[in-house]
Amino acid sequence: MARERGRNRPLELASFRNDVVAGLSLPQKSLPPKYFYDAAGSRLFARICRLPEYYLTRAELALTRRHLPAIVRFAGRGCQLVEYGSGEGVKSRMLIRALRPSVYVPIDISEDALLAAARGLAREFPWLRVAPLVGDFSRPLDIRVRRGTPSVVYFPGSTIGNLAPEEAHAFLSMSRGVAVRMLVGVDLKKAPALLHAAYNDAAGVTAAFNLNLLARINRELGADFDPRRWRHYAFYNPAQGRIEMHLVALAAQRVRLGSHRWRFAAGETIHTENSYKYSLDGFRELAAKAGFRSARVWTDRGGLFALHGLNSGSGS
Ligand code: AVJ
Repeated sequence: MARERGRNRPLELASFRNDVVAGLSLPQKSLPPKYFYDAAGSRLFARICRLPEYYLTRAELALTRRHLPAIVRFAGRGCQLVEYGSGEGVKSRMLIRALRPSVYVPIDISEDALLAAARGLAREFPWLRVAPLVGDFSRPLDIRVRRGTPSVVYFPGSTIGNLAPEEAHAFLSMSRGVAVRMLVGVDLKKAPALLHAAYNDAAGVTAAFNLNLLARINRELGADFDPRRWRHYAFYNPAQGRIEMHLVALAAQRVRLGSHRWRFAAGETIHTENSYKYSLDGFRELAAKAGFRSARVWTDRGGLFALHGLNSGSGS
C-alpha cells in the first residue's frame, strides 16, 4: 500500500501542475475546484458545512433523515452502493445503516481521507464490505459491478453543481452504464440574497477556503502567489444559474511557477468554482436528456435542497 502511494504521488502532483499551468494560461484564468481539498482545505470545508449561512449540508441531512424509508425503498436494500465522496458523513452512514448494501464503493480523490474513512466504516459496520476507489467524477467509472445485484450511485452534497450542465450531462450518461438507479443531491434555485450569503459568510471561512488554493499551489508546486494581494469574490449569476467564485487581484502583479510567468492586472480574477443551482424541473430535464427517468424527488421542509431519485430505465 505504502509503495503504491509512493508511485502515485508524483503523478498526482504532475496533473495538479499541468492543470494549474493550463488554467492560468486561459484568457479568463481559472483553476479546477477539485484542488480545494488538501488537508487544510478539507478542514475549512468541514467548517463551511457548519456555518449558519451555508444551509446546504443541514438541508440535505434533514431531508435524508425525513425521507429515509422512502429513499431506502427506492434504492433497494442489498444493492451495490457506489458513492462519490469518502462516506465519512452522517448522511452516508445513515443510508448505509438503513440500506445494508452488499458492497459499498466510496470514490474520492483524496486517498488518505478515503482510506481513513473506509477503515472507520469497516469498524462501525463489521458486516459491510467496503471497496474504496481513488478517483473523481470527471473520469469514467472504472468499477467492476457484479452482475445480478443492482448498482445504485449516490452523489450527494450538490457536488454535481461544480459541473457545467454539458459536463453534468456527460457524467450522468456515463453513470447510466453502471447505475440502475441514482440518488443525486442538488441545490435548488432560490432568492439570490440567500445564495449570496451562503458563499459570503460573515466569519470569512469561505474566503479562507478559496484563498487556500493559492497557498496550496505555493506549498506543493513552489509558486510565489502572495495571498495577501488576493480577495475572495463570490456572486450569483442568474443568467447562468450558478454561484461563481473568483479570486481578485488587489493590485497588478506577477506570479511565477517554475519557468512559467503570469501577469495579473489590478482587478483581474481567477475563476475558481461554479456552483450550479437547479429548479426541480430543470434537473429533471437534464437527467431525462441523459436517459434517466426521474422517478422520485425529496426536499427539506424549507424547500432549499433536493434529492433526486433517477431510474436508468434499463432492467432491474
Ligand atoms: C462541495 C461543491 C457542493 O458548491 O457549495 C462551498 C463547495 N464552495 N462553499 C458548493 C463550496 C464554497 C460546495 N460543493
